Amino acid sequence: MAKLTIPAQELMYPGHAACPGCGPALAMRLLLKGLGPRTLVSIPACCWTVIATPYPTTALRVGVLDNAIEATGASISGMRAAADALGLKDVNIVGFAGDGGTADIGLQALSGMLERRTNAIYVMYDNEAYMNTGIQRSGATPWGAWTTTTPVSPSLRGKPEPKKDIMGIVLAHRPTYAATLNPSFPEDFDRKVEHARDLTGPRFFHVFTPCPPGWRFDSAETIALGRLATDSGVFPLYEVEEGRLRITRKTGQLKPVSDYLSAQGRFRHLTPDDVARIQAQVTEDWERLLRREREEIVRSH
Ligand SMILES: Cc1ncc(C[n+]2csc(CCOP(=O)(O)OP(=O)(O)O)c2C)c(N)n1
Repeated sequence: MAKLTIPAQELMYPGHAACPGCGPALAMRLLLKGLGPRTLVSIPACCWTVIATPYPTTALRVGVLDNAIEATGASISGMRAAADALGLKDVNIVGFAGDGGTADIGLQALSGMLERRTNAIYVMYDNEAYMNTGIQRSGATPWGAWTTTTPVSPSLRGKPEPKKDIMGIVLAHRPTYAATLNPSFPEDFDRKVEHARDLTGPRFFHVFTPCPPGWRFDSAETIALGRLATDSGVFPLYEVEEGRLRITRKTGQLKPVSDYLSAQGRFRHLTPDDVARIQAQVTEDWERLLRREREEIVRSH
């Protein structure tokens, strides 16, 4: 059997306020295993505020700054400046925010942090909606998905707009390192975290984090659903460093997206034509990713 390379240390307490099967909870657990105890995390308003710090308790063994939803990028720039001023060495400064707080409300603060080349790691955990406030659609909600603000009715059939390409936006800033991560592939996840930990400059993780109540699936299926997302091409795993893109999981043949979609209640209303449209988009995006890997240089500094 292959040696398990994931660090045994647990920097998240077993008692916390996340739902059963919470993808974002798994993401934080794996992230902190890879980063280690010399880590400070800034968390804006999102599910993770509720999970981490229901007063007077905490779910984390590392320091946490609770910040405003639009401010994660700015807050980690400030934390890095403070750590430098205090002479704190080898401290990982991390922003950990949802898709709403990153791709929508906090986008300018993220852009500023990347452009200033802040020496920190920004993590966007993507549960594809504003979950903490009741499953409202975000810029990262995929086309066709039911949410409470994109209902299924005679006049609307889920979200009519496509998902925002956050990796494209981040890569336009030429960060030191950017990668997509999925807790269903913990070795790949941990390798990227440990690699990024030892780099200097702005680093970004886009993390796939299923949400059982928001996506309408059984909480026992989180890991299986995550595997389907990557193996169908819906959420490919790759990393970009010094302008070079590398796909970190290839299975030869992608699974049909219908396997992934049919496992979730939020897509239950989709017609065969809708599914075919999504399949065409996923196939096109996957082929573009393969081309970008072959072209090698995505963006250089
Ligand atoms: C400026 C501002 N607008 C709205 C809110 C209310 N609010 C708190 S958490 C939240 C949802 C955040 O969604 P996301 O960032 O996707 O994280 P998730 O809840 O899904 O974990 C919202 C809208 C707020 N706190 N501040």
